[in-house]
Amino acid sequence: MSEPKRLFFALELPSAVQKQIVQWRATHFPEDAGRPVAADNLHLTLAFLGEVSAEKQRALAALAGRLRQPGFTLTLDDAGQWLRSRGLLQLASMLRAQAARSGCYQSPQPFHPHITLWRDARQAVPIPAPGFRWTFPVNEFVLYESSFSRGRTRYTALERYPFDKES
Ligand code: 3AM
Repeated sequence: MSEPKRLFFALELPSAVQKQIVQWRATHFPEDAGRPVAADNLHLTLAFLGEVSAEKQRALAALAGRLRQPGFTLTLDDAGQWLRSRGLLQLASMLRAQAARSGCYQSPQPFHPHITLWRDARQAVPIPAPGFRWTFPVNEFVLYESSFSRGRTRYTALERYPFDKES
């Protein structure tokens, strides 16, 4: 039997946006703010699934494949919170409900869309004024596996779920 995998659904960020975020981070935070998340790993988590067996992964993947949602536009414009996007909130809520029904523990905390920039922060640092506005179309969501080896976290896209084309 295969080992359970640590899985989560997320939105991939365009690589141009990942680069802009990394540049912004480098100029607005002290170098020792924490462990910076690598540019390639910057993403927006929709639903964390935890350690999932192959059988449960198949069930979750099939449920996710049945979701029907038009694409939407996401605007990142704040270092604290993001402009609300109805499509984003709806998608996260559907994935979280499916995950809960499939037995994946879901935190009762409300969904606060965010992109983690640092891990293991040693202390609170002042949040810089945003001064950016990055807008991009979101045409799919992704099932990722999170793995840790040789001191590095890796996110591997296992399945991609394209949204319905906007009419
Ligand atoms: O990058 P963010 O923070 O959005 O925080 C973890 C990360 O999301 C989250 O899953 C994403 C991929 O690792 N995560 C990890 N453990 C978690 C847990 N026990 C968790 N989310 C909720 N509960």
